[in-house]
Amino acid sequence: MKTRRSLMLLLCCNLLLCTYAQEKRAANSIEILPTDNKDEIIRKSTLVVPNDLQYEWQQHEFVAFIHFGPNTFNRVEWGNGKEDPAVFNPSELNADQWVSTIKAAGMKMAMVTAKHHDGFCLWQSTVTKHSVASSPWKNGKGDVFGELTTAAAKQGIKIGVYLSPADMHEIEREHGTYGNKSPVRKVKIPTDPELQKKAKQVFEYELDDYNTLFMNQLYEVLSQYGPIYEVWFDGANPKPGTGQTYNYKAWFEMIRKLQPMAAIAIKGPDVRWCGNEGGETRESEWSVIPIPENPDTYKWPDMMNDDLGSREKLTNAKYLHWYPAETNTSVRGGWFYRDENQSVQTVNQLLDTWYRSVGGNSVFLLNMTPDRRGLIPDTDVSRLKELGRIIAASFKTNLIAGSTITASDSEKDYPAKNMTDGKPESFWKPNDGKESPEIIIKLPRVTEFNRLVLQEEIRTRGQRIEAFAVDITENGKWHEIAKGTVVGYKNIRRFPMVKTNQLRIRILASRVCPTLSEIGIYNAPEMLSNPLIARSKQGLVRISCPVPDPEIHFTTDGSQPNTQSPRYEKPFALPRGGVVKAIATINSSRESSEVISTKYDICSEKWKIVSAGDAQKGFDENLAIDGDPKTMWHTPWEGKISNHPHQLTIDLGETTQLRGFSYLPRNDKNLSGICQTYRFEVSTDGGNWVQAKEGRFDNIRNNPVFQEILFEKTFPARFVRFTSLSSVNDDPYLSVAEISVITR
Ligand code: FUL
Repeated sequence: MKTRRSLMLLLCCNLLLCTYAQEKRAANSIEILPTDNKDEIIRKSTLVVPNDLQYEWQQHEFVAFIHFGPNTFNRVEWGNGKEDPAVFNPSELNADQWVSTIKAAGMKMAMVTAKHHDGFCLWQSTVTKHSVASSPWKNGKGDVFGELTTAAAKQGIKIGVYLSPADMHEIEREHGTYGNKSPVRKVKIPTDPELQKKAKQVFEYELDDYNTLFMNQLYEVLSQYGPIYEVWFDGANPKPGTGQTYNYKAWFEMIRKLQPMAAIAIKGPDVRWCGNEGGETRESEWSVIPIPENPDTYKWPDMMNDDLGSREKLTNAKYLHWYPAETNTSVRGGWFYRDENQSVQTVNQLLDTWYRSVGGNSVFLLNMTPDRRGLIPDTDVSRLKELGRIIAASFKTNLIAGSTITASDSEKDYPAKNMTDGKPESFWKPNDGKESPEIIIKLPRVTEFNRLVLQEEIRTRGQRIEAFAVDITENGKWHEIAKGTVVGYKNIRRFPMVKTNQLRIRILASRVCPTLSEIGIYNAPEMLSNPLIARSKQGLVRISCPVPDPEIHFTTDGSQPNTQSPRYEKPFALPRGGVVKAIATINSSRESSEVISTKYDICSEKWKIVSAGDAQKGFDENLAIDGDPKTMWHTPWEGKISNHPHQLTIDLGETTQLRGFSYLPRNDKNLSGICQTYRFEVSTDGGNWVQAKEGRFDNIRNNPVFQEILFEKTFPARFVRFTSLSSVNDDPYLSVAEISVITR
């Protein structure tokens, strides 16, 4: 008896020691040695885990971005740093309204552009006058960042901060510090004597002028407003090439001291930009990422490839680092509010991105755009609230409660039942080497569900699952209903409603062995698909809806369609343009879609290309005016390649009053030939030309969406000439999905 007890004790100690050793070796980044073979690299990858702040950050799941500043008033995406602070004057700014919307959407954190690229600060900074202090808003006494942090604290929402390293005001103003080639010198942060007096800690660094200014700004936002959970360092710069460098090492060090729970995102070690601004997600989003050098000195470049973390990618790594993805996009077409013509994503679209990001091992950072009143626009508020309502309703009740769960293999301390105990900290794990075990869940009753949620124990065991499949029994036979690749923090599968009392999860591939901390099954309300509206070159509008027997109603007078509005039976003509709004219903109008609205200008039926640059075979210039967003004109990339400027001259067939023009860049994840700078000219006779506008499509490289450019005044024109002066990648090409005019 005695020996048995001591044996048990010994065993326990051993086990404890093993667990300790296991967790000891787990780390945020791990070096790969030249002697490590493939198996050793895979084994090491399972030891890469989030640090505490990354784990906390991941659990926010859904986060609000807020873009607000002079751009909101100037209706632009990027400011030039020369804007008059007097433009900043919101009439009804109410941060409580922002935070209530954020909360209703189910988001956990709000991150505002405290300073965007224009350099304008939304708080009272001691190191620049380019801020709310110089604006008429609240007689220069206002503090947007302060109001937001106060409102957020009241409603239990966390705070993050976006502080643009690029600062156009410091580039453009006389004696500006950005890129002024100043020598480094010993400085104190904060530099302001008053702030120093109040400071818990005064930092000392060797910095040039701009880094001194920037670190003071960083200090101000991080030390005066309570806890901060994310700091967002954008890599974008409207005017690169000034020679300014950033002292990231000092920035990061100060952030860690002032806000130890703040995740440093994008140009930083804790959170990775997903690689696009359109809410696109990867099929397999890994958080364990290979990097070519020591993370302490790494410069964190944009990682845009589809595959970042497969076994194949890991084999070339020098280090493996826990580097989770953040998926970002804006509710509106653009990061800043422009006007009510700006597109607003539908609830359906937002929900889909939510599923792909939160349910695809990523955090969803969704941008809202307060308008010139200083309020989130009404349309956006109602959509965000509806989004939050649907998400909450979908995941209210985990129908797995009360099930019996078994696994084909389990390590003693990590039994299968840990997957259904509702405690994320307990988990199931088979023995090492069991790479493809199976789990069977017997539900307490026959249950209907259409969602499955899986979560790995990333906190201590990292990310391991590479592929899985889900089956249910139907008439006593197993039948596959869903498949997936990686899991990580969370994988949510959507499938048509099933009814069963038994399901099986087959892990098809994993690294060393899988782990799962929680499984959920849910019965989520399905949204009806929205109608699709399209118009041909000839001006014929077609409306469809991808569900059986839809009943579609529409309007063209701007009013909201309902079942009393004309019913869509066949394509109708709208050659002069207008607004088409449509709604689809099924089941004798018991279920209806959202209202979809599309704005059209004059159609291109009568347009003729007068002249154009060369085209690659199969990509001729007529495709730029064919009304089809999927086709494009592309200058040659084979044979004789010509450089910018490229020109396209169009005869509109009649003289029209033009207010502006639009450019739709290609939308196939390829940036080649996307126009960066342009000139647009007009003519009534095709001989005498007047320049209507010359400019740059701001931020089009990161966000290649539909561009509408308004002229300063209206021009009569029968002919128009579009000239591209450069492209986003500085390549010689031009690509144009569509070019059109704005008359309405
Ligand atoms: C980009 C910026 O240039 C945009 O204006 C926006 O802030 C987006 C989130 O990041 O790189």
